[in-house]
Amino acid sequence: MAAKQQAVSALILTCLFSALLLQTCRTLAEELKWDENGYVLYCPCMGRFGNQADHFLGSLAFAKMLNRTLAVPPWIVYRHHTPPYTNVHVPYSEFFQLEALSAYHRVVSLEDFMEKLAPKHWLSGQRRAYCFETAAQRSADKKSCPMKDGNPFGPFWNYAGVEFDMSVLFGGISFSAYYQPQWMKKFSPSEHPVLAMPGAPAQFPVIEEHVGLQRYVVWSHKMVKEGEEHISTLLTRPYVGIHLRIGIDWQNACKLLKSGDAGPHFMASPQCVGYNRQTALPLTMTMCLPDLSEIRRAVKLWVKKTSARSVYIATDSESHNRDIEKLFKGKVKVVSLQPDSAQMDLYILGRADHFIGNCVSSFSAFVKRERDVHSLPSSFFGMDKPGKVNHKEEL
Ligand code: GFB
Repeated sequence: MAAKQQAVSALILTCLFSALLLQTCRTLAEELKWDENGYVLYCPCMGRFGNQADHFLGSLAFAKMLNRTLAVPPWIVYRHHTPPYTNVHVPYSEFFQLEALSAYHRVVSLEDFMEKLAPKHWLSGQRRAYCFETAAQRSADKKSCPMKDGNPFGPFWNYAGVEFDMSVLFGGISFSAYYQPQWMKKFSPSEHPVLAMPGAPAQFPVIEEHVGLQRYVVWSHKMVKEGEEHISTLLTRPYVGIHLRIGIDWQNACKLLKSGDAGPHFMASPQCVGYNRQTALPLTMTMCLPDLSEIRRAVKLWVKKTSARSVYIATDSESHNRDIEKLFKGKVKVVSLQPDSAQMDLYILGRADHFIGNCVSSFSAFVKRERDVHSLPSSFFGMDKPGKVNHKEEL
């Protein structure tokens, strides 16, 4: 009797497993059915992670606006000072869940698009590139899209295994919602199934309307696991996370602010000064490049306000951990992991009990957007209350 029951249970389990397998196969097959509404492909060829993330949100919105599936590109990581001393293309799903994007719009990874769809539906020998007339001016014949000219363009499309055979130029149009009807009219999916572009079909920084799309950018399980392990072994809650963007490239960028060559809208600054140019708050030097006294002031303030027991420092160069430790006479643990992957810093900052970011950096902006999605508090150097410049900083 017991043996019979066991056999029945085993059979049920087998059936369940087969049904599950069938369902999974079905879902996979469904996911990779060719979309007659067409595709958007682009190279995230501007800037590093934060810039690429801003562009990604706009590109996702653009694909939805045209009702085309977005071929989600890998992240381009520049490893020119550490092995392998070249660009690395990291599939989107290494850091984030591709499936989470589907709650907003149809997506496929660029890798799957190339491996499973392109061989049947986007045939080599007939691959068209799409770009602005002005971009084509850079090519030798002034009629070709400069898809693979230089770095990171060439290596990106080589990674995807794409050669372009023709170019389609456009002008008098932009990526904003205003031009949606023109895009639809100019590029019908039947005649132009794959819109492949040399750069993101989006603005930098991300426009206000698209900031909330951050909610669909959800960390991969692997990142969550590793990130939570770091947090539990290194930090004691509550902890304040800070982003120090103070390295030499940043010092040079902020010089433009000093020389008056940049207005209040400078790189990611709309997150602090506001998106409307007419009503933008002043952008101070302290907001761009906080000095040690501002770093100390802000950290002290927020550690006190949140009764923090540790401070996590993410930095592009120096951590100033000794100076920060001294502020609390050993009562607050100060940690700087300096991880191999910048995304681990982003994860840990995103989970902090309070975050102090840099107004102008898109790396900080990524963290701020994510924290806003989860209603977690953030401030900036030079701006304790977002939307209000610290009094003594006003120009
Ligand atoms: O992310 P990102 O576009 O932000 O570029 P910005 C800055 C890059 O520097 C990051 C590294 O992607 C990281 O690789 N980095 C900066 C950090 N801060 C940290 C940190 O706290 N921890 C770790 N681990 N890495 C723009 C650039 O940077 O700045 C442009 O995208 C240009 O290419 C411009 O250089 C001046 O918006 O701060």
